[in-house]
Amino acid sequence: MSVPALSTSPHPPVKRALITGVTGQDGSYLTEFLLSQGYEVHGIIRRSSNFNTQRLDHIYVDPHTTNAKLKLHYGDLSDSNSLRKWIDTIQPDEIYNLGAQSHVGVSFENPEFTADVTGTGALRLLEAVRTHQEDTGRKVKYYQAGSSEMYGSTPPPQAEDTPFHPRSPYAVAKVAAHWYTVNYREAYGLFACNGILFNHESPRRGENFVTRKVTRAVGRIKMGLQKKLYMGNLKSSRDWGFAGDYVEAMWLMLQQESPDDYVVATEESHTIEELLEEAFSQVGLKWEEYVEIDPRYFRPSEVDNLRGSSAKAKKLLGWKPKVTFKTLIKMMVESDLERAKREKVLLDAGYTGRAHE
Ligand code: NDP
Ligand code: GDR
Repeated sequence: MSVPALSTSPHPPVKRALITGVTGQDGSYLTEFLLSQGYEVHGIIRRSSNFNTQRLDHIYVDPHTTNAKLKLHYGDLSDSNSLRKWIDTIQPDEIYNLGAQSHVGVSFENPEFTADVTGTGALRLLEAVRTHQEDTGRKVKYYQAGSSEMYGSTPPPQAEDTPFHPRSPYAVAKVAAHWYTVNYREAYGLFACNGILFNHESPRRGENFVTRKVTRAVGRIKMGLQKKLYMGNLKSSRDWGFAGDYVEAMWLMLQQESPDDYVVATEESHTIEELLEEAFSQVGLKWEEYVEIDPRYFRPSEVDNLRGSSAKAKKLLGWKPKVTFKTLIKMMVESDLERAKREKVLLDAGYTGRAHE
């Protein structure tokens, strides 16, 4: 996208971060956070036939017109040459590997692609860091976006020493990425950390993850744009936090004396039914009147119950979540209600077609 212009003669030196998955939910919050800490942020984006940088539009400034601190470069976790090239060119101090095929349900439909990007992608990036360090003598810190899905069927509470039992191709790929990261730390002394993050959400969450699917439907149903919401398994439980809080934990891990692995969670879990209750009641509706079950949203093997124990992160990183479940859902419902109101105005004025359900 842009030709990288590295910051020159910084006083004090400006830290550089490289983020894969910069266009995703976490990538956008992490970018905002690192910019606020004075970092120069470089993001790797995939080529797509439509622009995929909507979550960054409010922070992105044209690199030709100002001293831009956010720069985007085309690359891909399936292309090791691009990874090594950008590390050599950018010379980052910290790398955050957030890129992934991150949808658990989709991973059953595209297992090989998920393994390649989510699992082997981490290996490609670690190998690029290792060889870059060896060739240049520079030190680069590495963060791996691990997931509570790795615990799968192991009952809660789940902590750093809880055994993994992954239940999807996505989770298996994340377990591989986790152990690649541990192995590169042990074998080559890389400063490499695994964050084992439990579910975290926000108004920027992808629309096919359950929280956002629900809050978006709540806004549209309230505004008369949608009549029904089709869902899968309502009995599973998740430990949901706010993405803005969680990206700070990622950064804190890389600011420690030595690399380690940390669970990041709220330590509170809710069922999908409780999520529905909370979201629909925000706008005075009863979810039972709108929700229908569609078997296509059930997964071949489900993860029933996730609730993390983040005592280690609290003690060693001084991290704790600031946003509660109730506040999170309220924030998401309000945002999606506003969005539905805008959708309705455009529809009524004849600027868009009939909204589909
Ligand atoms: P998103 O799905 O919102 O973002 C995923 C990002 O990865 C997008 O920027 C996407 O690009 C990018 N990506 C996909 N394929 C490739 C590829 N082949 N090469 C390079 N980049 C690619 O995920 P989140 O922001 O929610 O999550 C960030 C990371 O944290 C992911 O690794 C996820 O698995 C992990 N995680 C997330 C949790 C959560 O609750 N959100 C919890 C635990 C772990 P594009 O925009 O082009 O699709
Ligand atoms: P998850 O998140 O699988 O935990 O992975 P998701 O929101 O997709 O599902 C949570 C739970 O809700 C149930 N569910 C539905 N899910 C979706 N997406 N759509 C539905 O209609 C629906 N109905 C019920 C699911 O079966 C599941 O039990 C997320 C991702 O961000 C991963 O990348 C991340 O690693 C984990 O969180 C931690």
